[in-house]
Amino acid sequence: MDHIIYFIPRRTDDFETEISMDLSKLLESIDDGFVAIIGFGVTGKALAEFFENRKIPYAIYDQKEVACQGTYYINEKITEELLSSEKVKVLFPSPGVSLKNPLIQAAQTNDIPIVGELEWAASLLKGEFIAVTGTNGKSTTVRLIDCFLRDAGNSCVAKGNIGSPLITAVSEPPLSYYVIEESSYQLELVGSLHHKIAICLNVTDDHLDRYDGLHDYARAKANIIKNSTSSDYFIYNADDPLVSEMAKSTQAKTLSFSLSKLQEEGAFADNEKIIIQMDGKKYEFLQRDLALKGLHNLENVMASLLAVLTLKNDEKSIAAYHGTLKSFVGLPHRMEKVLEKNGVTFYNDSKATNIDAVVMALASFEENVVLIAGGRDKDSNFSKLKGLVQGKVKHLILFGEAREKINEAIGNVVKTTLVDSLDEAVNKVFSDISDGDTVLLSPACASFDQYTNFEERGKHFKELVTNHV
Ligand code: UMA
Repeated sequence: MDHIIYFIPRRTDDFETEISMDLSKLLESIDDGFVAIIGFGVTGKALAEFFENRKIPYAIYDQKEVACQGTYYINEKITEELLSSEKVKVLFPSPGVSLKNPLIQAAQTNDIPIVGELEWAASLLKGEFIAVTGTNGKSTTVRLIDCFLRDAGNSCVAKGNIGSPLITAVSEPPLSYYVIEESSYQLELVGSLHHKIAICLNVTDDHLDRYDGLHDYARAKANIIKNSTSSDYFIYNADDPLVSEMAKSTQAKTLSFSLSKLQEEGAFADNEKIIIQMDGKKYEFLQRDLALKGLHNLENVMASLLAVLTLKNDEKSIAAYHGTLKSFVGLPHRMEKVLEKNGVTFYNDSKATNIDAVVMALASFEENVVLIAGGRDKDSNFSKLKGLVQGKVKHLILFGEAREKINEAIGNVVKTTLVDSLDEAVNKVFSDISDGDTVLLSPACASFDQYTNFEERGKHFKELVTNHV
């Protein structure tokens, strides 16, 4: 096992202090203590399984009542007091737990290493890491890169924020490539995590309930290139000012993509082609061949092509990439066409949990949109949607916790109806639609006020729509 540098965020010491230690050794030799997992969701459960398999004692904390069974599970309540007792050797916070959480602060005070699941898993895996971050488009890009590489005959898997924690890959057969979706939450805890290819698609307002403004959020995302060297690549959106700023400071070779300008080393989409120039070579892909539609998806496709061409650009691989572009239709809950009936088309865009994603969604339509939005606010400025809503939306239906706030910001520009739930929203839609309308669930909010996650919300919407027709 390599010697790994772990990251301990500290409030007192300019927020960040790095300590050097061999965590692997520490974990193997725990005899009078245990590790603490904070948050027992998808990540926490995957970590518990990992520790169980490795016979490493672990305790868990969750703000909710949760049950855990296992031979190495220690049934001790993790409290601030316990964290000062030297029993907890390492703390693994789940991504959704803010570093401002009192337990994490107590761990900092007591010099307990705080390790991100991603960081830990990556240190145990061999293979190349292709990491994707950005406010919107991450999952589509990750899935597309994964398809490109597998269609071209490579062993590969998509992991991370897309829904499958990287730690699960440690107990699976080794692969050549790991395409990892990395959220800003996960990137807050980067120590020595290092990627062959890092991609940043865009940075726009999101999660402002967790960060002190957009720059603080961007700072977490920029950790994706924290350990990049001159033999790595940073693929970035040249049309995005914050992302372009990141590219100026990296050691990595940079490749850019743009919808507005030909890139010397990178990709550009004009009206019909994607033109890629890199390392003295030129590649062209016809946009009419793409199964994936939408302007934002063109950006995702350019970023993905740059990544895979960096790894493999022989003739056979390129032929395979053309095939992937023809067959890849995208992911559920992202501008997913649910059905078309009597001239009305229904789209499920439940993954649009921030303003910018809704802007992208609305940009795909001309007019007559019935927009269903709402859920849990993330301290968003909904007035940014005013112009687009005015131009394209004929009926705005607002539901969930944030309905009043959205109504105050944009409710006065078009016909607006406030309801409590998605069921009521869909009932309202069916009482007031006509030929040529587009019904779009694009919430601009998180789902957690009424659902476990955006997938559950999207599935519910699809059921409601299909049961109604
Ligand atoms: N919890 C606490 N205290 C807190 C917060 C949460 O105890 O302060 C508990 C909850 O009660 C719950 C558990 O922690 O039982 C949930 O942990 P979590 O919020 O970290 O979520 P996981 O289930 O572990 O899923 C996480 C990601 N979720 C978040 O970052 C919020 C998943 O991304 C990811 O797929 C999964 O790890 C595997 O890597 C989801 C997401 O919404 C899709 N991500 C955000 C986004 O894409 O915008 C960042």
